[in-house]
Parts: sequence; C-alpha cells; structure tokens
Amino acid sequence: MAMERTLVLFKPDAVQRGLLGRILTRFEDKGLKVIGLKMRQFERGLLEQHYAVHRERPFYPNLVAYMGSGPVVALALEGKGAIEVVRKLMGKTNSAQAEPGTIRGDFGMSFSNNLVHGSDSPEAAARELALFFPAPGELVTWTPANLGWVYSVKEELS
Ligand code: IDP
Ligand code: MG
Repeated sequence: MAMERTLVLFKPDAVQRGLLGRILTRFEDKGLKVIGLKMRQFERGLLEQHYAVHRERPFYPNLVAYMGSGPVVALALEGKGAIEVVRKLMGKTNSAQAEPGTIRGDFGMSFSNNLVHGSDSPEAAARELALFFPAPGELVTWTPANLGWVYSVKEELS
C-alpha cells in the first residue's frame, strides 16, 4: 500500500460544537501523520471549486453557504493508504446512518452538517491539497519518532 496524502476539513459545525480536539485525536490515535494544519473562514470561490463535482446537485448551494458560514480547519494527513483509512474513520455521509465508532457515527445526526470532509481518491486528494495548501512549505516533511512502531519497518517502510 502506497504512502498517501489526503485533505481533511473540520467543517463549521465541528468548530462551533467544540469537537476539534476529539476529532483530531481520532486521526492521531490511528497513526496518521499531520503534515499541514490551518484555520480560516474560506472564501466562497474556493469552496465552490472544492465542491465543483457537486455543482448540479440540489444540495450544492446550501453546502457552499454552510461551509462558508464560519471557520473551518484544513488538515493534511499522511499515511499508508491514508485516503481510504480517513474515509473509514469518517463514516457514511449521512451521520444518522454512520456506524458507531466512526466520527460521523459518534458525533453527528445530520446529512449536511456531518463534521468532516475527506478526499475520496488520489486525484481528488492532490487537487484539494493544492487548493487548501497552495503555498510552498505549507506541507511539512517530518519523521514522527514512533514511525517505526506504527508500521513494521521490515514489511512496510523499506
Ligand atoms: P462525503 O463528504 O461523504 O464525501 P459527498 O457525496 O461528497 O459526501 O457530499 C459532499 C457533502 O455534501 C457531504 O459531506 C454533505 O455535507 C453534503 N451532502 C451530500 N449529500 C447530501 C444530501 O443528500 N443532503 C444534504 N447534504 C448532502
Ligand atoms: Mg465527497
């Protein structure tokens, strides 16, 4: 499995409800490496681009308005198969149907206000990371002290 990078957003409901720490802990506890982190109230144009694949969907106008309604935290994560790992930790889009144990399953009830975004493919991850972390140096290359314990050095890191 390849080392991947993926974009996570803590949506305005996660910020307003004071869930940033608990949600970030899910990702850290799993062994994913944080390589970028920022809080902004993002501009409408950027959010429209981010969700451009959903432009024709009925929920699109509300989605863009909600994502621009307050501060959002953008997080870049790295790990083996990180894109799918993050999607699994998030749970199903409709929080009411998301499995207990997932972020949406444990903290949410809503379809739209579902706390987190995670890229859904390598192509989406590359596009979204470039949108939210455009400047050189915004993503940090570093080696966690416990990397050789999170993964098998012989089987997974060489
Ligand atoms: P995802 O976030 O699980 O990848 P997508 O289908 O990519 O889900 O939809 C993007 C976001 O749009 C969702 O996270 C949710 O906030 C919102 N959304 C998607 N489908 C609906 C819907 O049917 N009703 C209301 N909001 C929706
Ligand atoms: Mg999606």
